[in-house]
Amino acid sequence: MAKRRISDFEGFQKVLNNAKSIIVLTGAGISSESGIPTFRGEGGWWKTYRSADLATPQAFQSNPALVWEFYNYRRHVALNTHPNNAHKALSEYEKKCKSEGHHLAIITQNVDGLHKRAGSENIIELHGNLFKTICTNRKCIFIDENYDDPICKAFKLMSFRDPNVKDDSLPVVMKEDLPKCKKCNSLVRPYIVWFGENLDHEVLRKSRELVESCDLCLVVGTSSVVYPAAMFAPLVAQRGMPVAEFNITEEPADNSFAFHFPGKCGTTLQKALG
Ligand code: BJW
Ligand code: ZN
Repeated sequence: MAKRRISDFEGFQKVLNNAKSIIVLTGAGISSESGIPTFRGEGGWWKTYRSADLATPQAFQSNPALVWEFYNYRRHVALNTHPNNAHKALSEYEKKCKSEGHHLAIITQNVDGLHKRAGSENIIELHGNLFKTICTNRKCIFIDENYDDPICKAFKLMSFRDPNVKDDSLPVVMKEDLPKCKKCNSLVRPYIVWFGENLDHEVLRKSRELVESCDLCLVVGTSSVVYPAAMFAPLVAQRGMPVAEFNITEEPADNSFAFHFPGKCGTTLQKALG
């Protein structure tokens, strides 16, 4: 196995300049400098709350109001942030690639919409989108998109309650007041892939195609523990193609990656693509 190159910006740029098809796999860390909490790091969602209470179909089944409260709050947080230097560097580099007849695609686990707001065009959203809903009526399954904050009147002036703490002072939103489908008036749910749910078939097919054909992969701000996304970069490395990881951690997620750039990706990614 070739020696891993740490913070070798010059070496990386030689590889980058020769790459014709680049994939960039992003995770919550790329949005942390915009002020959006990650999941597993310091102050991460899953450090305070149990993912089983908020991000599973079972949680929605047993307490749709709590789950909606969480996603309503997440929408509010995302709407009040802006793309940072890392999002912008990727969007700029996609334009450069386009002008040179090369290809760059972002495969993101994020649901915050910040890549699109930064101007990126080629984006695959693996885990859905905070600003989309899907109807729970199996005969309807209408997918809608909206940026309303709050998502419905019932959440007006409500913050997100800690599900670990019993707090009777906060009003509970009634099921009939939760967001409804425009077409059939049934309850809608966030268009998010929760634990134990399959990713959209077409989204997964397109991602696999890119993973199997790219000649360079960048992995940015992800703990690489959630499947199937976690296997994409190792699959690229197994084909003998270079993988460059950008993460604040000193340790790489996988020893087979060619490059590792420790530090905040708002800085390292901009320098690497600049
Ligand atoms: C910085 C930084 C800075 C910070 N600069 N870096 C195979 C093996 C084992 C388990 C499974 C398997 N296949 C499937 C599973 C089960 C499960 C899974 O993977 N579990 C693992 C946890 C073990 N996977 C699933 O259930 C998936 N479904 C599936 O595979 O269907 C088939 C199936 C059906 C039935 C049963 C079993 C399988 C679906 C996964 C859906 C994930 N959903 C979530 C929540 C919804 C989205 C939302 O609400 O926002 O998606 S979980 C959460 O984790 C979210 C994220 O997209 C995802 C990944 O997290 P991410 O982005 O990596 O964030 P963090 O916080 O973990 O890491 C941040 C990183 O950034 C850190 O490394 C920091 O160091 C770094 N960082 N600041 C650079 N400034
Ligand atoms: Zn409907």
